[in-house]
Amino acid sequence: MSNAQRLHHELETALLSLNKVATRRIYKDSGLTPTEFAEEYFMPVLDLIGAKWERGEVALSQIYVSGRICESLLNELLPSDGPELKKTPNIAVAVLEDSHLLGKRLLCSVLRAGGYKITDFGQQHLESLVIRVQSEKIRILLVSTLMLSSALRVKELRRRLDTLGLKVKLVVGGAPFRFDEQLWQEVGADATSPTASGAIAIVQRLSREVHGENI
Ligand code: B12
Repeated sequence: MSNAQRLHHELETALLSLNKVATRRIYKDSGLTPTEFAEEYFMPVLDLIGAKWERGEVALSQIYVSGRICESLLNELLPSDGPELKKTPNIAVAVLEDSHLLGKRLLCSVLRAGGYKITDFGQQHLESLVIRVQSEKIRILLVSTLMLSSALRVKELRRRLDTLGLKVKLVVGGAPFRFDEQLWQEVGADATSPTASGAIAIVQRLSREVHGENI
C-alpha cells in the first residue's frame, strides 16, 4: 500500500469514527497545503463515504459529521482573505439551492489567495441570485452545486440572466459536473473545472474576454 493510499484509508476511518483530532494529524502528516489536502484527500474520501451511504453501508449522521469535520478544519486552515491585487471585472461565488458548502469555501480561498477580489454570495435561491448579479453588476459568476437537482437549475439561471440581457460568464462546478463531463454545456455554462484550483485559469481567461468585450 502506498503512503497516499494509507493516508486515504486512515482519513476514511478517522472521519467515519467522527475523530477530528486524528483528521488534523493526518493533514499534518501529509505535508500538503490545505487546498492540496482538500482536493487530494477530503474530496475523494468524501466521495467514497457518499457512495457508501448510497449503498446503505454508512449512516447519514456519519456523512453529516464527516462533512462538518472537514468544514471546520478548512475554516481553521484556509485564510479568509488574500492580497486582492488584480483589477478584474466583478466576480461573485454562490451555492445555488444547495446546502453543500465545502466546494464554495475552497473556491473562495483559492481565488482570494490567487489575488482575485471576489464577492461571496453564500447560499442563494435562483430569484435572489439573479437580483444580486444584476444589482452588483457581476460579470463572472461561479456557481457550486452538489445535488443534481440544483445543478439542473443552472439552466434556468442562464435563461433568466439572458432574458434580462445580462452579460455574465457562468462557471459551474461540484459533484454533478465531475460525474457528467457534458453537463456544464447542457446547462448553458461557459466553463467548468473539477477542482477549485482549476478555477484560477478559467477566471483569468474569462476576465480577459470580458475586458475585450468592454473595449
Ligand atoms: C458532506 C456531504 C453532505 C453534508 C454537507 C456539509 C456541508 N456543510 O457542506 C451534509 C450531511 C449536510 C449533506 C446533506 C445532504 N446530502 Co450530501 N454529501 C456530502 C458528500 C459526502 C461530500 C460533499 C463534499 O463536501 N465534498 C468535498 C468538497 C471539497 O468537494 P466538492 O464540493 O465536490 O468541491 C470540489 C469540486 O467539486 C470543485 N467545485 C465545487 N464547486 C465548484 C464550483 C466551481 C465554479 C468550480 C470551478 C469548482 C467547484 O472544487 C472542489 C475541489 O477543489 C457528497 C458526496 C459527493 N460525492 O460529493 C454527498 C452528496 C452530494 N449528498 C447527497 C445527498 C442526497 C444529500 C441529502 C439530500 C441527504 C438527505 N437525505 O438529507 C442532504 C441534502 C442537503 C441539501 N439540501 O443540499 C448526494 C447528492 C445526490 C444527487 N444525485 O443529487 C451526494 C452525491 C451523496 C451520494 N452519493 O448520494 N451532505
